[in-house]
Amino acid sequence: MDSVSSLLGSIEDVGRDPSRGGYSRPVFSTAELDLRSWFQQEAGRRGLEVETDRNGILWAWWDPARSGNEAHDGDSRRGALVTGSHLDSVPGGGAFDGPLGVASALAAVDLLKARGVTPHRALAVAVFPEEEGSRFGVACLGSRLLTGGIDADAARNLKDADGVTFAEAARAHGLDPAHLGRDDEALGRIGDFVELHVEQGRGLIDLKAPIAVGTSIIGHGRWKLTITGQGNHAGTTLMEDRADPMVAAAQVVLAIRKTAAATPEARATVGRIQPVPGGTNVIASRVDLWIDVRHPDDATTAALVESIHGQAQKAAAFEGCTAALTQESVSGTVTFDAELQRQLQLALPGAPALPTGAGHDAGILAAHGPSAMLYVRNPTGISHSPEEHVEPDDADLGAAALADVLERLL
Ligand code: HGY
Ligand code: MN
Ligand code: MN
Ligand code: MN
Repeated sequence: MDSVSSLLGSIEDVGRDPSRGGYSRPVFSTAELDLRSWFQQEAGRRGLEVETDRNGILWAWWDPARSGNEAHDGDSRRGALVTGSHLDSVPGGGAFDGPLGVASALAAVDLLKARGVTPHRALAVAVFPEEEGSRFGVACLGSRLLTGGIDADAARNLKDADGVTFAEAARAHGLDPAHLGRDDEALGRIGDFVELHVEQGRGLIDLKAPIAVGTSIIGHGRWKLTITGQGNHAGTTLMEDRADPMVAAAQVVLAIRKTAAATPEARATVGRIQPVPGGTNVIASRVDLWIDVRHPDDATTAALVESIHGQAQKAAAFEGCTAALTQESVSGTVTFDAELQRQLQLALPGAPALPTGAGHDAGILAAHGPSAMLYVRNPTGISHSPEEHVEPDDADLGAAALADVLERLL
């Protein structure tokens, strides 16, 4: 039986990113594929039967009822209990965002077997691809495809920074792009979904508790703003003769901060900005910047985006530029299933309940059936950063808590 730390220790060198610090494990990259192989090996060691579905989601099954004779079993996996998370990361991310949930699920299977638990329904550990949306721009792409939460053609045509489409990347890794999209058979197998995740904030530090039960995920979305100006020479173009999109972009970033800071509970971030062509001695012809906006009230999120768009158009016009905003993805505020939450609280007496500002596959699945989350204390309170951390003891408490929840639901 492996501790969570030893499971995570066995992948601690996969996808290290010396230039950024932390880990960069984009979907279908060598690093993420190595992590998929790791998962398949660890699941196989536990006697779980691993399959990859049409959207690239990995499912590791513990299905005692299955005799291998479909005719007599029917689909013994319908309405199963599913747990799991993701293995991909943000650029320069921490070691725990995603992998903690997957490693804890494997450790929880060990604990259930050690306790002599025989599941009354099938149990699966699932790994969802592209949860961060770091390569193709849409967060929770795997669970959105599974549930039909994204148009399959739109997904196929998503492009990464090198112009590779998701269809090409999927094909390169054995998937048939024509089959990407809503998968009712796989969806029918999810009776309840419980995701364990590192807490990506300070809640459990302040509460001095190791584990929390999730209550809700605030609404969030991503928009791309393109500011177009006049590319030119840095040395021969007088200041009064410029239409410099970088100057407009700087105003927009400041306006975004001011607008969000003036709206209680709002969060708005520009974490990625790209001048084109990107030469030191070149006035950019265009600047692309991506805006992440979040708020517990969906109408407020929409109003914030509208205000930001209007301010961006004004700032661009002032600099002789134009601005265009396109939505990349949006998720409304999600409240987890009340009955499933109650079951988690009964399994974990005294565990506090916490909302989160971070999106998860559990949030996408919540629209399709009972879904819930567990969070494990992160003593730095920092995430999407190499400083993200979980103490080994808390990690094992998390796996034990997940095992308690799964045992109660099995
Ligand atoms: O962006 C998020 O909230 C999540 O970490 N994907
Ligand atoms: Mn995550
Ligand atoms: Mn994340
Ligand atoms: Mn020159």
